[in-house]
Amino acid sequence: MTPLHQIQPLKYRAIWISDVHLGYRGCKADYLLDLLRTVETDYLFLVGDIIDLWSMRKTMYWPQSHNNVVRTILGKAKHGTKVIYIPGNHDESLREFDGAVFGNLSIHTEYVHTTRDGRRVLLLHGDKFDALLSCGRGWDFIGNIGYDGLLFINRILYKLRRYCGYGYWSLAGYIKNNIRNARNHVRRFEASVAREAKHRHMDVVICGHIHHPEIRNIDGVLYCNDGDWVENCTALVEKYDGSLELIHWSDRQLALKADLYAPTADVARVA
Ligand SMILES: [Mn+2]
Repeated sequence: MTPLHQIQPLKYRAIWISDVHLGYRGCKADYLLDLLRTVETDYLFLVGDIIDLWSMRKTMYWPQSHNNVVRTILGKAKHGTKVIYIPGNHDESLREFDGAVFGNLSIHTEYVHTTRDGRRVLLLHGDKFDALLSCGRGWDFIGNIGYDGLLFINRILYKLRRYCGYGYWSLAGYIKNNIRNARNHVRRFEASVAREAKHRHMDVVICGHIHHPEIRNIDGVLYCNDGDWVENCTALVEKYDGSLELIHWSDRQLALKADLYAPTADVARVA
């Protein structure tokens, strides 16, 4: 086993996380807590949809682990990490506090960060591009009614169509077709975000919103999406040389558990 003093804690210049959806049943808070407790960072950017106020308005769900995420983030701010909160559409009431500063924590609707190697980075959640993309609302609708809702609608449609003399029409087939559309939707979203960043003379743009982690060059702009903590458990990090990287925490957590997980966490805590 590696001696304790040789194990380096994971340190980054900056970390971006978004679409955590605290207050929603699907949030993988334990994975996020593990990331927050294992890594150290100078800047922590919360790129929107951290707290899911939409979901909490429907059903109140707030387990201890969700509370621990909030406490851990505030603890980091207290110990010197600069925390910048960029609200998304699920926590958009916080946008009213644009420019507010609470010690090391500040709220901004958009933000410009400069990497260690001097690149200008535009940070935004990304929901403002929904209006430009026609099928965005449709997918929100399908996401909200869920699978049971779809089957219910399918039954009604079937009856209606039979009444009008039409044959069976498969909703499943329709959805499969739409998966191709969804992929196009992601591509169009990425292109719109990159276009805006280019228009504003940025080198990099970082957003969230569509739960689709990515780092890709689009027309001269580095498009980065930090993913989410409902499906992917991903974060974007800036290393001390200024390079950007996506980390998949569900993979990393397994690796750490198998090897140096506990000591690394201890060193990170005392360092
Ligand atoms: Mn969103």
